[in-house]
Amino acid sequence: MQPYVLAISLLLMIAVAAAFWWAVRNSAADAQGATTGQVESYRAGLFWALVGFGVVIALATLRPWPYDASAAEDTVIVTATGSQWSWEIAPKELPAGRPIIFKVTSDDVNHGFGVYDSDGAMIFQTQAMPGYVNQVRYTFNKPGKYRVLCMEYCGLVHHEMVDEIEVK
Ligand SMILES: [Cu+2]
Repeated sequence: MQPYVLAISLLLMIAVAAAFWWAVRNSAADAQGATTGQVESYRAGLFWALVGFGVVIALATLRPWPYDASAAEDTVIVTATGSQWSWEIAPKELPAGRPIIFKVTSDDVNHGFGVYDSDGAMIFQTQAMPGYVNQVRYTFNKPGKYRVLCMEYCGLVHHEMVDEIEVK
């Protein structure tokens, strides 16, 4: 697959370079016929129109990205650390309707941080890995008790690696 992608990329690059070369050659020939003032004013207008267009597109498309959302003041940060065979979660009482960022890691081996609602349905999960902090964003809309289960077999007492968080 990679050699085909490389070949297609090279062909397209050659095509773009050829188009530029053609445009530069022809614009030099046209400029000789036109007066300098006309060409200058046209280029300046086009330049600033393109700059304005670029700024508008950049602002419009970058705003909804997580960089902006994670800086929101009402975000709650929860740290969750797994170790054989329990969770250390703080805080364990969380507000409903506010964005929460779970920062999940492990003290020893790989665990899985899985959160379940009162009906036993999984809401989200992420890996808890030693040396890494994985982040999950979630907003609880329903108050109640949520269970945290380990999602990855981590030794003899893995099945007891259960904890609870409460949303109010
Ligand atoms: Cu486990």
